[in-house]
Amino acid sequence: MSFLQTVRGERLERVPIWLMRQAGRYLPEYRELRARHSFLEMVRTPALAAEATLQPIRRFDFDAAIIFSDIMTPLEALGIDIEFAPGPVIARPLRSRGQIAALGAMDAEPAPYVGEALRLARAQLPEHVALIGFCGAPLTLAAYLVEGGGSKEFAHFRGLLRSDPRAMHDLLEQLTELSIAYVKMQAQGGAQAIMLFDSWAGLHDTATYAEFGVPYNARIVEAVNSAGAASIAFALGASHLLDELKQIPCDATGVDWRTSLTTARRHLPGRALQGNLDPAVLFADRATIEREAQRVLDDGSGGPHIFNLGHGIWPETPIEAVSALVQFVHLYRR
Ligand code: 1CP
Repeated sequence: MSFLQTVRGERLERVPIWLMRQAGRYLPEYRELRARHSFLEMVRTPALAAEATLQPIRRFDFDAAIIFSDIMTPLEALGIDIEFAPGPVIARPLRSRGQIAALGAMDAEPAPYVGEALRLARAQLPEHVALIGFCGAPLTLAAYLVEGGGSKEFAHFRGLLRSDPRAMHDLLEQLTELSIAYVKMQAQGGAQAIMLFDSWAGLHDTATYAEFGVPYNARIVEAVNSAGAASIAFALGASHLLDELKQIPCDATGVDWRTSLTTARRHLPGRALQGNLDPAVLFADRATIEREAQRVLDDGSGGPHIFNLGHGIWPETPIEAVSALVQFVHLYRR
C-alpha cells in the first residue's frame, strides 16, 4: 500500500493522494444521503458512516479513505452535549474551572460505533486503499468546548487559558486520556493510520503551543504508535510552529498551503510530509490545477510525500476538478 509505506517514510516513485474532508458535501451522493439522515445520525449509524467513507473511493482513485465522523464525536463520553448546525454547538460551554471540574469521568468507551463503522468500511474497501481513523487535538477540542462552537478569535477560550492555565491543563489532561482510549479503539477497529487534527493550532504563539499543545499531542501520537497504526499530525496555520511540531513523534506531518513543503522539511528532516495544495486551486481551470499540483509535487520531492490539500476540500468544489487532480498526481513519477 503506497500510502502506508510513504507515511512510514519510504520514498516510492508514485505519490499517494487523498483529500482532507473527501467524504462530504461536494459529492452529490453525500448530499442525497444527508437529505435523509442528520449528520449525527450518520455518524452514529455504522452502516451509514461506512457508506459515506466509501463514496469518494467509488468515484476517485484515492489511496486512502478517512472514516466519516467528527472530531467532536467522542466527547459525549464525558457527558458533553453536542449538536451540529452544521459546525459543532455546545449547549453548556465550559467557561470556568468549576465547569471543567464537574465534567463526568469517562465512564463508557468513547464512541464505540466508530469502531464498528471502521470494521464495516475496512471489509468493503479495496485492499490497496488504506483506512484512516482520526481524532481532534486536545487544544482544538478545548477551543470548541470553552467557546461553545466555532469562532474567529475564540476570545472566551483564549481568555480562560490566560486567566486559569491550571484549569486549562486539567481540561487538556481529560481530553488526552479520552483521545488515547479513542485512538486505541480505532486501531483495534481496523484504522491503519490515525490522524490528529489540530485545526486551531495557529491561534497560539510558540511558547503557548509548546506548553498547551505539544505535550498532549505527543502522548496521543505515542498511543497511536504503540497501537501499531501509522500516525499523522496536522496543524493548521502553523508556519511559526514547525520546531514545536518536530517534538511530536508522528510518522507524517500534515502541512497547510501557507507553509512550503521545502521549508517544512528543513525543520522536520526525514519525516514524511502530507499536503498541501491550496483548496482554492480546485476552482481554477484544468491547466492551472495541473500547474499548481506540479508545484506541490516538486516542492514535496525532497523526501516522502503524500499529496493532499492544505486543508479540507470546500463544499462547492467541482467534481471534475478532483478527478483531474487525482489523475495528474497518479501520472507523476519521481
Ligand atoms: O452538514 C454536514 O454534512 C456536516 C458537516 C460536517 C462534516 C461532513 C461536519 C461538521 N463534520 C464533518 C465530517 C468530518 N469532520 C470529517 C469526516 C471525514 C470527511 O469528511 O472526509 C472530519 C475528518 C472532520 C474533522 C473536523 N471537524 C475538523 C478537523 C478538520 C478541519 O477541517 O480542520 C474540525 C475543525 C471539525 C469541526 C467541525 N465539524 C463540522 C464543521 C462544519 C466543523 C467546523 C466548524 C467551525 O470551526 O466553525
